[in-house]
Amino acid sequence: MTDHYYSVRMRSSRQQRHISGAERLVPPDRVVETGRELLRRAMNHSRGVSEQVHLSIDLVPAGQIREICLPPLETFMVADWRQGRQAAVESLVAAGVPETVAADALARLAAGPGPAGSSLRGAMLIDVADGRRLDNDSARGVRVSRMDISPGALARLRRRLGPLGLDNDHVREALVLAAKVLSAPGLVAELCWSDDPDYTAGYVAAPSFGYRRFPHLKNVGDERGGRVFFVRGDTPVAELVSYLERQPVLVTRIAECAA
Ligand code: WAQ
Ligand code: MG
Ligand code: MG
Ligand code: MG
Repeated sequence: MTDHYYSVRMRSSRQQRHISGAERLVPPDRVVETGRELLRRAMNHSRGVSEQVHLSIDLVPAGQIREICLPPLETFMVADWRQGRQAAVESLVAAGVPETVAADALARLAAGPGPAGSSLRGAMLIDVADGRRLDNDSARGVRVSRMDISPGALARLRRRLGPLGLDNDHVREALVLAAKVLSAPGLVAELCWSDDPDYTAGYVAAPSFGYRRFPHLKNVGDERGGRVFFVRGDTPVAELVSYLERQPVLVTRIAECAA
C-alpha cells in the first residue's frame, strides 16, 4: 500500500468540441503507464481527430480517498431507441423523477445539450422538483472526477462482465462514474447515453435499482449524447458539485452494496 495516489486525467477536444475524456486514480508506480493508456485513447477515438489533448496529474493523499460500492447491473432489452427512451423515462419515474421532468431531460440530450447541438464535457444538474438546470456553467456542465476502481474489485467486475459480453471501457467506466454519482448527497437518479457515434447504449441509475442499461438509446452515427443528474431541490448545490468534482473515491466492492 502507498500513502499517496495520483489522479491522472485526460481530456481532448477539437475546435472547443469534446472528443474524449477518461481518468484513473493510481499508485505512483502506475502513473506513467496510465498516462500512456489515456493518451492512446485520445489519439484514437470514434469522434475523430483531437486538436488539443490535456493530461493532468495530481497527488491525492490516500487518507482522503472514500471507498464506495458499485451498483448492481441489469440490461433491459429494447428493440430500438424509441423503446429504449420510453423505458428510460419509465425508469426515471420509478426512481422518483416526475414524468414531465424526465421527458424534458431526454429531449435535451437528444437535441445535444451543448451549444448548437454539441455535447457537453460534463453533466447537466437538474432539479427534480421543477426541471430547472442548477449548474451555472452551461457550456461545460458538472464533470465528475477523481474516481476509479481498485485492482481487486476490477478483477471481480471483469469476471462478471465477461460472460455478458460487457467487459469494455464504456461499461466499466460508466459503472464507476454511476457509483460515485449515486454516492453523492441529494442524488435521485442519473440518465446517460454516449456521445460516441458507434455506441448506442445508455443507462438510468438510481439508488433503488442500481445501474439499468438499455442497448439502444440513439441511432448509430449520432454524436449527440450526454448525462443528466437529477437532484432533490433542497440539496446544497455547491457541496454536491464539490463532492462530484473533487472528492476522491475508489470502488472497492461490487454489487450487493448494503445501503
Ligand atoms: N462527468 C460528467 N459527465 C461526463 C463525464 C464525467 N466524468 N464523462 C462524460 N460525461 C458526459 C459528457 O457530456 C459526454 O458527452 C457524455 O457524458 C457521454 O460520455 O452500459 O461512453 O464517455 O453499455 O461517451 C453508457 C452505457 C456509455 C454503457 C457512456 O459515455 C453500457 C459513455 P461517454
Ligand atoms: Mg468517457
Ligand atoms: Mg466513452
Ligand atoms: Mg464520448
